[in-house]
Amino acid sequence: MKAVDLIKEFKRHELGPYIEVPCSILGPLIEALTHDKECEVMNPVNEAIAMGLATGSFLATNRVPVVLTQNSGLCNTLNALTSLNQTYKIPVLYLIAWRGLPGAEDAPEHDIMGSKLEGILKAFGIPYEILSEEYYEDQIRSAVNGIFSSKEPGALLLAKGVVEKEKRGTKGRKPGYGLSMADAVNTIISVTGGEACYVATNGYISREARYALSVNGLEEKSPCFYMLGSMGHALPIALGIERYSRAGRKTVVLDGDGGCLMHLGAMASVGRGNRAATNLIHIVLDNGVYASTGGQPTVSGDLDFSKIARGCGYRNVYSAREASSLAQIMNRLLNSRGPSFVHVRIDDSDESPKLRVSEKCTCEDIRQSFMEGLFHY
Ligand SMILES: Cc1ncc(C[n+]2csc(CCOP(=O)(O)OP(=O)(O)O)c2C)c(N)n1
Repeated sequence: MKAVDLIKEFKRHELGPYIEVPCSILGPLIEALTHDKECEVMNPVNEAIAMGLATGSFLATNRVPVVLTQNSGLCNTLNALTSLNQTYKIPVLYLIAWRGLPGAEDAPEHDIMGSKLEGILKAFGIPYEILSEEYYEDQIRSAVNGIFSSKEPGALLLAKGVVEKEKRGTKGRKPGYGLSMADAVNTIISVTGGEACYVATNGYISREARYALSVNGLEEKSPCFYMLGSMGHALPIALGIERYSRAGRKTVVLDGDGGCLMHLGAMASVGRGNRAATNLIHIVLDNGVYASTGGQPTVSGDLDFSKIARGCGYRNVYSAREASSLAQIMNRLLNSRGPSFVHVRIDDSDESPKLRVSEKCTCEDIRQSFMEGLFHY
């Protein structure tokens, strides 16, 4: 079906606003919503915040809001769902993208959530319909009627390919704004490789990190924990490593603007007095978009990451948009007491992404070789 057909049905039931955290499956729908002047779209940094915004909008308008989320993000909403929406009877229509659909090929980080999705919805008492091209009008009507009568959240599940992909629209920052993601990651890794271990955030950045470590022949010397799911957790994982690893080497976080923003609060744990993460180098590769899910904008353009880092107690704070200055900064930080923060402006270019890390190894392999690399340093 076409995204505009779905939107037409949502409008028929006077739903809104549309509050989204992207997923590649939701991409065409988010794009169509964004281009539709009658639809109000909000893009909070994570799915839990989406529930708060949805709740506030209902309180102010008595309209049923739509929260668009990947199934991975559903669990981020469960505290608000149970203690707020279901307890206060504040309705929301969830539109949940179903990654890891049993029987369909998908990336391994979606397997568990994909197979447990229906069980979770049942356990939490969320009625749901699996959207189909044939019956979507009836399904939306029945979901909305259920939500109106119970005043509790209900869900529509969207599998890959049910909404047609359309031509990509304009994205965030154009080529020429800064470095390409590939150049930025390669510069960081070629300067710090051998001296550091890495945590790479999920999506394209992990793929670039694996590629750069491999072409520079650094895979053995510089362990990297490639996060494939768990969006937003790169910094906390790195903080745990930095704090408890005996090796005392620099721990470099290759974060994205979307990943960093998703759990921005983690930055508050970095610079705490004599417990400061002195070996931490936190790098945010900021392209202004969620490149990995199709280039939907993040809110990074409205923020000053460097000021946030200073406010959180990072000792050294830099920004870079060229390879030469980035290389100099990385060199300096290797010999500086941290915590350190580098904001790197990168392009939202249309370069094709590197191979998925999971095409080369399993998640258990990633964990194992990271731990071996760290212990044998
Ligand atoms: C909780 C959760 N919500 C949504 C997603 C879908 N998702 C995967 S990668 C990604 C974008 C990451 O953006 P960013 O960190 O800016 O890196 P970029 O894609 O630009 O390289 C999103 C939204 C997810 N994996 N987990």
